[in-house]
Amino acid sequence: MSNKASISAYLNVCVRLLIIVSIVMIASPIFDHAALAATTYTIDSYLTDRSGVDSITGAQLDTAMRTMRPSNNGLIGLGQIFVDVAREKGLNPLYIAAHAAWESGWGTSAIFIYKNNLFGYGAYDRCPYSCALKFSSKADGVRYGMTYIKRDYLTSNGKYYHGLYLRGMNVHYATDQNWKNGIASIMTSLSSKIPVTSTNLVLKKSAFSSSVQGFGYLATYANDGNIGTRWSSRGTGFQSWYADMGSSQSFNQVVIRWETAYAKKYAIVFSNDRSNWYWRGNYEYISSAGAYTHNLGFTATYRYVGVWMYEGPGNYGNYSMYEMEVYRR
Ligand SMILES: [Ca+2]
Repeated sequence: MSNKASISAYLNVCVRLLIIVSIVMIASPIFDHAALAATTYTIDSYLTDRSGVDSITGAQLDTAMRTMRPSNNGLIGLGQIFVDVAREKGLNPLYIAAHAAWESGWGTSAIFIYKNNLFGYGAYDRCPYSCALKFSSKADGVRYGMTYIKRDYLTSNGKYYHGLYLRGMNVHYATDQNWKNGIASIMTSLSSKIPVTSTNLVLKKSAFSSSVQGFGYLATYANDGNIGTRWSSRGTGFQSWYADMGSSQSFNQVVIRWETAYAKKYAIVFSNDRSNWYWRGNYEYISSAGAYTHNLGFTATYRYVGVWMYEGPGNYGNYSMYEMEVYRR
């Protein structure tokens, strides 16, 4: 695709150009379901977001922890208590497991072994062992450790509250500024070890767009589940596309599979009435065609979901998407 500009200059007839582009893109392996199964967590992911992790079982979590750390792993067997406490506290169980893994060295630290302290609670830099709180059992360590953490760090009036995510927790919880990144990374790895079944909530629902290039590029072609068909706008500048899920649905991930005529600046938008539209507060910027997974970082609950396009890369007179997919993960 490095010669996009010269192709574009040479072939000014839109239809001929798009036929060529279609052939090239069909040959590209961009429709990869397996790679999309895991959730990517960041330091800004809401730890209270349970969408997509609500059905994780203790056994699945144990398997994931064992896969990541097959031996010398004191956390194996604690999957069920992680799942139970996550449900009680309204937290992501992968966060609890990842926090325990990071702080306790996968269940090998002295305070884990002798004090049942999984999260380093009370273990300050000046007295990592003697100040650490002691609990009567591993289960109590999980339950009471998370009670304190939820109360002080993950409740809006908590004394160390700086947001419901690892970036905020790191302010007071740990002097190590890599703490937040380490835990987010373990959460992502654990997620990748747990099979996820989720449904594309907009698949084959009604879809609408601000324009269409022609009969072969209807709005519904961007949510028909077929990588060989696509919606294409007539013109660039501001254009919009959205799907109607029929009723309010909860979701936290949007995947867009852009054709070569991608939007380089766009926003993912939500609405319940098609008059008032909301977004997550930031534009998406991309610089090449392909599949993009957008984790919202929170659970959105709306009936309509779509994309507002502002600017193309300049080579084509339209925007085009193979598919837009919406998931709760
Ligand atoms: Ca399609």
